[in-house]
Amino acid sequence: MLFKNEQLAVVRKPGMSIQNGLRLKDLGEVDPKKAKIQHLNYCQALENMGFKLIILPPLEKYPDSVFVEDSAIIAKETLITTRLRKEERRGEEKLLEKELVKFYSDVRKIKTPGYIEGGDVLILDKGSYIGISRRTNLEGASQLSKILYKLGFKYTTFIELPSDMLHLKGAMSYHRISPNENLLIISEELYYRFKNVNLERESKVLVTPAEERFGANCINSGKDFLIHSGRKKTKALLRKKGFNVVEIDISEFEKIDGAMTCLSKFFNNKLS
Ligand code: CIR
Repeated sequence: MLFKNEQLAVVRKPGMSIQNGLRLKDLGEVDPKKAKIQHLNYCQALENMGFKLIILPPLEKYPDSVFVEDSAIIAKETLITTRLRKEERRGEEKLLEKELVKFYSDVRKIKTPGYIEGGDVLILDKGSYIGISRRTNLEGASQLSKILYKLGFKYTTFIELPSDMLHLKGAMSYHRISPNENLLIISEELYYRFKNVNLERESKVLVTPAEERFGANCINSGKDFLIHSGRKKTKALLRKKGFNVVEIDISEFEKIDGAMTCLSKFFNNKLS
Protein backbone atom coordinates (compact mmCIF):
# COMPACT_ATOMS: atom_id res chain seq x y z
CA MET A 1 0.00 0.00 0.00
CA LEU A 2 1.41 3.38 -1.03
CA PHE A 3 0.58 6.64 0.70
CA LYS A 4 0.45 10.21 -0.55
CA ASN A 5 3.68 12.21 -0.08
CA GLU A 6 5.75 9.14 0.72
CA GLN A 7 9.33 9.11 -0.56
CA LEU A 8 9.37 6.25 -3.06
CA ALA A 9 12.30 4.47 -4.66
CA VAL A 10 11.87 2.21 -7.66
CA VAL A 11 14.55 -0.48 -7.89
CA ARG A 12 14.99 -3.46 -10.18
CA LYS A 13 16.52 -6.70 -8.98
CA PRO A 14 19.66 -7.85 -10.79
CA GLY A 15 19.44 -10.97 -12.94
CA MET A 16 22.13 -13.59 -13.57
CA SER A 17 22.94 -11.71 -16.77
CA ILE A 18 24.43 -8.86 -14.72
CA GLN A 19 27.74 -10.62 -15.26
CA ASN A 20 27.55 -9.36 -18.86
CA GLY A 21 26.97 -5.74 -17.82
CA LEU A 22 28.70 -3.00 -19.80
CA ARG A 23 31.95 -1.62 -18.40
CA LEU A 24 34.53 0.96 -19.34
CA LYS A 25 37.43 -1.19 -18.14
CA ASP A 26 37.98 -4.58 -16.63
CA LEU A 27 37.63 -4.38 -12.88
CA GLY A 28 37.04 -8.10 -12.42
CA GLU A 29 34.23 -10.59 -12.99
CA VAL A 30 30.83 -9.78 -11.55
CA ASP A 31 29.46 -12.50 -9.25
CA PRO A 32 25.66 -12.46 -9.84
CA LYS A 33 24.90 -14.23 -6.55
CA LYS A 34 26.92 -11.70 -4.61
CA ALA A 35 25.25 -8.92 -6.59
CA LYS A 36 21.83 -10.23 -5.57
CA ILE A 37 22.82 -10.24 -1.88
CA GLN A 38 24.31 -6.75 -2.14
CA HIS A 39 21.12 -5.58 -3.79
CA LEU A 40 19.02 -6.99 -0.95
CA ASN A 41 21.26 -5.15 1.52
CA TYR A 42 20.88 -1.98 -0.51
CA CYS A 43 17.09 -2.29 -0.44
CA GLN A 44 17.17 -2.90 3.30
CA ALA A 45 19.34 0.17 3.84
CA LEU A 46 16.90 2.34 1.85
CA GLU A 47 13.98 1.00 3.86
CA ASN A 48 15.84 1.73 7.08
CA MET A 49 16.21 5.32 5.89
CA GLY A 50 12.46 5.59 5.43
CA PHE A 51 12.06 5.06 1.69
CA LYS A 52 9.15 2.96 0.47
CA LEU A 53 10.38 0.60 -2.23
CA ILE A 54 8.77 -0.52 -5.44
CA ILE A 55 10.78 -3.60 -6.36
CA LEU A 56 10.67 -4.67 -10.01
CA PRO A 57 11.62 -8.17 -11.22
CA PRO A 58 14.94 -8.86 -12.97
CA LEU A 59 15.16 -8.59 -16.75
CA GLU A 60 17.64 -11.17 -18.02
CA LYS A 61 17.47 -9.66 -21.51
CA TYR A 62 18.98 -6.43 -20.16
CA PRO A 63 22.09 -7.08 -18.02
CA ASP A 64 22.28 -3.41 -16.95
CA SER A 65 18.58 -2.90 -16.21
CA VAL A 66 19.32 -2.84 -12.46
CA PHE A 67 20.56 0.73 -13.09
CA VAL A 68 17.07 2.24 -13.28
CA GLU A 69 18.38 5.77 -12.74
CA ASP A 70 19.38 6.01 -16.41
CA SER A 71 16.01 5.35 -18.04
CA ALA A 72 13.99 8.22 -16.61
CA ILE A 73 14.30 11.73 -15.23
CA ILE A 74 11.79 13.18 -12.82
CA ALA A 75 11.48 16.94 -12.56
CA LYS A 76 8.74 18.45 -10.43
CA GLU A 77 5.54 16.72 -11.61
CA THR A 78 6.94 15.62 -14.96
CA LEU A 79 8.34 12.28 -16.04
CA ILE A 80 10.88 12.43 -18.85
CA THR A 81 11.72 9.17 -20.56
CA THR A 82 15.33 9.18 -21.65
CA ARG A 83 16.99 7.67 -24.72
CA LEU A 84 19.83 5.35 -23.78
CA ARG A 85 22.97 5.55 -25.88
CA LYS A 86 23.94 1.88 -25.91
CA GLU A 87 22.07 -0.48 -28.20
CA GLU A 88 22.36 -3.19 -25.51
CA ARG A 89 20.30 -1.07 -23.10
CA ARG A 90 17.79 0.44 -25.53
CA GLY A 91 14.33 -0.80 -24.52
CA GLU A 92 14.87 -0.46 -20.76
CA GLU A 93 13.34 3.03 -20.96
CA LYS A 94 9.94 1.77 -22.14
CA LEU A 95 9.79 -0.88 -19.44
CA LEU A 96 10.52 1.62 -16.68
CA GLU A 97 8.12 4.16 -18.16
CA LYS A 98 5.39 1.53 -17.89
CA GLU A 99 5.91 1.47 -14.11
CA LEU A 100 6.30 5.21 -13.57
CA VAL A 101 3.54 6.45 -15.84
CA LYS A 102 0.99 5.44 -13.18
CA PHE A 103 2.30 8.28 -11.04
CA TYR A 104 2.60 10.99 -13.71
CA SER A 105 0.14 12.52 -16.10
CA ASP A 106 2.77 14.74 -17.75
CA VAL A 107 5.18 12.48 -19.66
CA ARG A 108 7.80 13.75 -22.12
CA LYS A 109 10.35 11.88 -24.20
CA ILE A 110 13.86 12.59 -25.45
CA LYS A 111 13.82 12.06 -29.20
CA THR A 112 16.33 10.99 -31.82
CA PRO A 113 19.07 12.16 -32.51
CA GLY A 114 19.24 13.02 -28.82
CA TYR A 115 20.74 10.71 -26.24
CA ILE A 116 20.62 11.26 -22.54
CA GLU A 117 20.99 9.03 -19.51
CA GLY A 118 19.64 9.84 -16.04
CA GLY A 119 23.09 9.33 -14.56
CA ASP A 120 24.20 12.50 -16.34
CA VAL A 121 21.43 14.71 -14.99
CA LEU A 122 21.59 16.36 -11.60
CA ILE A 123 18.48 18.33 -10.81
CA LEU A 124 18.67 20.82 -7.96
CA ASP A 125 15.84 22.99 -6.63
CA LYS A 126 16.31 25.90 -9.05
CA GLY A 127 18.46 24.54 -11.86
CA SER A 128 20.37 21.57 -13.18
CA TYR A 129 23.76 20.25 -14.28
CA ILE A 130 24.01 17.94 -17.27
CA GLY A 131 27.11 15.96 -18.15
CA ILE A 132 28.03 15.75 -21.80
CA SER A 133 29.51 12.30 -21.94
CA ARG A 134 29.89 9.07 -23.89
CA ARG A 135 26.18 8.55 -23.14
CA THR A 136 24.66 12.04 -23.35
CA ASN A 137 25.04 14.25 -26.40
CA LEU A 138 24.42 17.98 -26.79
CA GLU A 139 21.16 17.32 -28.64
CA GLY A 140 19.76 15.22 -25.78
CA ALA A 141 20.96 17.73 -23.19
CA SER A 142 19.38 20.62 -25.13
CA GLN A 143 16.04 18.81 -25.43
CA LEU A 144 16.05 18.23 -21.68
CA SER A 145 17.09 21.77 -20.80
CA LYS A 146 14.17 23.13 -22.87
CA ILE A 147 11.77 20.94 -20.92
CA LEU A 148 13.32 22.05 -17.63
CA TYR A 149 13.06 25.75 -18.52
CA LYS A 150 9.37 25.28 -19.33
CA LEU A 151 8.92 23.68 -15.91
CA GLY A 152 10.37 26.79 -14.27
CA PHE A 153 13.99 25.83 -13.66
CA LYS A 154 16.20 28.92 -13.96
CA TYR A 155 19.47 27.53 -15.26
CA THR A 156 21.06 24.49 -16.88
CA THR A 157 24.82 24.09 -17.05
CA PHE A 158 26.38 21.58 -19.42
CA ILE A 159 29.68 20.09 -18.26
CA GLU A 160 31.91 18.05 -20.53
CA LEU A 161 33.07 14.95 -18.72
CA PRO A 162 36.48 13.29 -19.01
CA SER A 163 36.32 10.10 -21.09
CA ASP A 164 37.09 7.87 -18.10
CA MET A 165 33.98 9.09 -16.26
CA LEU A 166 30.79 7.31 -17.31
CA HIS A 167 28.23 9.66 -15.80
CA LEU A 168 28.15 13.02 -14.02
CA LYS A 169 26.43 11.69 -10.94
CA GLY A 170 29.17 9.14 -10.27
CA ALA A 171 31.04 12.17 -8.93
CA MET A 172 28.24 14.44 -7.76
CA SER A 173 24.99 14.34 -5.79
CA TYR A 174 22.53 16.86 -4.38
CA HIS A 175 20.57 16.58 -1.16
CA ARG A 176 17.66 18.45 0.28
CA ILE A 177 18.36 17.75 3.93
CA SER A 178 15.60 19.90 5.39
CA PRO A 179 13.47 22.76 4.05
CA ASN A 180 16.32 25.13 4.97
CA GLU A 181 19.39 23.03 4.27
CA ASN A 182 20.72 21.70 0.97
CA LEU A 183 24.05 20.11 0.21
CA LEU A 184 25.86 19.57 -3.07
CA ILE A 185 28.55 16.90 -2.85
CA ILE A 186 31.18 16.80 -5.57
CA SER A 187 34.39 14.90 -6.12
CA GLU A 188 37.56 16.95 -6.42
CA GLU A 189 38.21 15.40 -9.88
CA LEU A 190 35.03 17.00 -11.20
CA TYR A 191 35.20 20.15 -9.09
CA TYR A 192 37.90 21.80 -11.21
CA ARG A 193 35.70 21.41 -14.30
CA PHE A 194 33.21 23.75 -12.67
CA LYS A 195 35.75 26.50 -12.03
CA ASN A 196 33.70 29.14 -13.85
CA VAL A 197 30.41 28.05 -12.31
CA ASN A 198 29.06 29.28 -9.01
CA LEU A 199 28.31 25.91 -7.45
CA GLU A 200 27.24 27.61 -4.23
CA ARG A 201 24.40 29.53 -5.82
CA GLU A 202 21.77 27.38 -4.18
CA SER A 203 23.44 25.25 -1.56
CA LYS A 204 26.53 24.55 0.49
CA VAL A 205 29.18 22.46 -1.29
CA LEU A 206 31.20 19.56 0.08
CA VAL A 207 34.22 18.42 -1.94
CA THR A 208 35.26 14.77 -1.56
CA PRO A 209 38.74 13.41 -2.38
CA ALA A 210 39.36 12.31 -5.97
CA GLU A 211 40.86 8.99 -4.91
CA GLU A 212 37.56 7.88 -3.35
CA ARG A 213 35.69 6.68 -6.46
CA PHE A 214 31.93 7.26 -6.09
CA GLY A 215 32.51 8.94 -2.70
CA ALA A 216 30.40 11.89 -3.81
CA ASN A 217 27.57 9.63 -4.96
CA CYS A 218 25.47 9.07 -1.90
CA ILE A 219 21.89 8.98 -0.71
CA ASN A 220 20.41 11.12 2.02
CA SER A 221 17.36 11.18 4.24
CA GLY A 222 17.33 13.89 6.89
CA LYS A 223 20.44 13.48 9.03
CA ASP A 224 21.31 10.06 7.53
CA PHE A 225 23.67 9.45 4.64
CA LEU A 226 24.20 6.16 2.83
CA ILE A 227 27.64 5.94 1.25
CA HIS A 228 29.81 3.42 -0.62
CA SER A 229 31.80 1.38 1.89
CA GLY A 230 35.47 2.15 2.46
CA ARG A 231 35.28 5.86 1.61
CA LYS A 232 36.95 6.84 4.87
CA LYS A 233 37.63 10.48 4.09
CA THR A 234 34.13 11.09 2.71
CA LYS A 235 32.69 9.46 5.80
CA ALA A 236 34.78 11.68 8.07
CA LEU A 237 33.74 14.84 6.17
CA LEU A 238 30.04 13.99 6.50
CA ARG A 239 30.38 13.08 10.16
CA LYS A 240 32.15 16.35 10.84
CA LYS A 241 29.07 18.08 9.47
CA GLY A 242 26.94 16.23 12.02
CA PHE A 243 25.45 13.52 9.77
CA ASN A 244 24.96 9.85 10.62
CA VAL A 245 26.76 7.78 8.03
CA VAL A 246 25.88 4.24 7.02
CA GLU A 247 28.19 2.40 4.62
CA ILE A 248 27.17 -0.28 2.18
CA ASP A 249 29.20 -2.61 -0.02
CA ILE A 250 28.01 -2.61 -3.62
CA SER A 251 31.32 -3.78 -5.12
CA GLU A 252 29.69 -6.02 -7.77
CA PHE A 253 27.85 -3.02 -9.22
CA GLU A 254 30.94 -0.80 -9.01
CA LYS A 255 32.77 -3.31 -11.25
CA ILE A 256 30.37 -2.37 -14.04
CA ASP A 257 30.51 1.37 -13.30
CA GLY A 258 27.39 1.51 -11.16
CA ALA A 259 27.23 3.84 -8.19
CA MET A 260 24.76 4.06 -5.31
CA THR A 261 22.14 6.33 -6.90
CA CYS A 262 22.20 4.42 -10.23
CA LEU A 263 20.27 1.62 -8.55
CA SER A 264 17.16 3.70 -7.76
CA LYS A 265 14.72 6.18 -9.15
CA PHE A 266 13.54 8.39 -6.30
CA PHE A 267 10.35 10.42 -6.25
CA ASN A 268 7.64 11.72 -4.04
CA ASN A 269 4.25 10.05 -4.33
CA LYS A 270 1.73 12.73 -5.25
CA LEU A 271 -1.10 10.24 -5.76
CA SER A 272 -3.66 9.86 -3.05
C1 CIR B 1 26.33 0.98 -18.10
O1 CIR B 1 27.47 1.03 -18.59
O2 CIR B 1 25.36 1.47 -18.67
C2 CIR B 1 26.17 0.28 -16.78
N1 CIR B 1 27.09 -0.79 -16.68
C3 CIR B 1 26.40 1.24 -15.63
C4 CIR B 1 25.37 2.31 -15.54
C5 CIR B 1 25.57 3.17 -14.34
N2 CIR B 1 24.52 4.12 -14.21
C6 CIR B 1 24.64 5.30 -13.66
O3 CIR B 1 25.73 5.73 -13.30
N3 CIR B 1 23.57 6.06 -13.55
